Amino acid sequence: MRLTVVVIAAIISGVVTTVLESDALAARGLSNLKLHVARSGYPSPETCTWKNVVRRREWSRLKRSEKLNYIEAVQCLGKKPAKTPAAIAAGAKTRYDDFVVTHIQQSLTVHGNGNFLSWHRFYMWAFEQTLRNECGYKGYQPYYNWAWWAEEPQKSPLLDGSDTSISGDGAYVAGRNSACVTNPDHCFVEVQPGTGGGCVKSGPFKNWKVNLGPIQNLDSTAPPNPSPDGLGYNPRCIKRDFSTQSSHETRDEFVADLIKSSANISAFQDTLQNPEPGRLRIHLGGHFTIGGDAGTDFYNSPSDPYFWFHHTMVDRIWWTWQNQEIEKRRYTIAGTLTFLNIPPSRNATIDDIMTMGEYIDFPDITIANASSTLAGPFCYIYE
Ligand SMILES: *[C@@H]1O[C@H](CO)[C@@H](O)[C@H](O)[C@H]1NC(C)=O
Ligand SMILES: *[C@@H]1O[C@H](CO)[C@@H](O)[C@H](O)[C@H]1NC(C)=O
Ligand SMILES: *[C@@H]1O[C@H](CO)[C@@H](O)[C@H](O)[C@H]1NC(C)=O
Ligand SMILES: [Cu+2]
Repeated sequence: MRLTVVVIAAIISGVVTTVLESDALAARGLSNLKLHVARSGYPSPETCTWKNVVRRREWSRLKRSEKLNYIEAVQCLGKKPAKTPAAIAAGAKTRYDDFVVTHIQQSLTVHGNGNFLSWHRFYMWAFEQTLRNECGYKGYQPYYNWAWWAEEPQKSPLLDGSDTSISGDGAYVAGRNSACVTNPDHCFVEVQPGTGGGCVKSGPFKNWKVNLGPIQNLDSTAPPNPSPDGLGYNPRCIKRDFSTQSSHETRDEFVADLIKSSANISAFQDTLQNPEPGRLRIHLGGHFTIGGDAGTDFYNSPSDPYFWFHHTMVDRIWWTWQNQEIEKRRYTIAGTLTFLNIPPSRNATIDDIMTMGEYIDFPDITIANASSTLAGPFCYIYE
């Protein structure tokens, strides 16, 4: 019965879709969440109930006017002046760059550690709120459902290069070499050159300027940053290099398996993030789907607006995983304070404080505050 309804809805909207297993898990998670609230009450009844909760949607589900509103808001952030002082980051020219600077500065303490998922949940929300508060965006941060487009990312409405996309592939550059992930000493995966390599060719971000980095990415032709910390001014285009080798890592079977097979948070976050011989796995697969200088830079990746769609999908998958067993999974974390525990540091705790830094300007929160999308400063669910 339910399946019939979905199929009919798909036909009416003019898109032929099948219900993927990872989406069925997300839907089951949402019903678990509703049941949980009905039984145990809201996590934060003063701030978030079903009356004011908002929905984050896949980009292809937005109306044309909603997409244009989002694109204009990002471009507005790209025109407003930075709040980060030039003495801290000479390359921070725009309000958008304030976000990139924060990611660069905190990269080694917000990845491969105990707050990777919660810090990025906070970061997506801060970006969404800034689009709304400072640039007239009326909606909420959309996501890019990798599993839907894993075979042909260039055909996704987000990346098809049209005026309602965030621009598409880069211009094709012939004669490039493959790149090693994680690095030439640990060449788990040889990422082959994709179908682009140069500047994005069309769409709203054709003239966008990436101002910071590069620091560490797969594109060896990116001009070096004048400052060793990558925070100097280095204006250039968005380069992309679409890679189906990478997008295949985000197929539904892998996403569904991550959600179903991860019995605890360490398994979940390690399987999500860590490459292994022959496999980039989902987090890197999603980043390298678009490739390029900004897109594959560990530090500078938010320079490409694709970042927000990718990491909102990461958040959706964490939300889905949490919602399979809410009581057990809400507050569970694993990992230390540092990237792969280098240098060694203590275990993270849910009372640890996370910050957006001085210039993005939101109050700090704890990891516990980010344990539910209905608590802390948050009040959203995923469709
Ligand atoms: C976490 O779950 C994995 C299987 O998904 C298991 O191999 C591992 O031992 C578990 N770790 C802890 C700390 O329970
Ligand atoms: C840190 O966490 C690990 C894995 O959960 C655990 O085995 C270890 O005992 C913890 N260390 C301390 C000092 O609590
Ligand atoms: C975060 O959690 C603390 C302690 O539980 C609470 O006092 C505070 O109000 C929470 N902050 C937000 C923004 O919800
Ligand atoms: Cu990140």
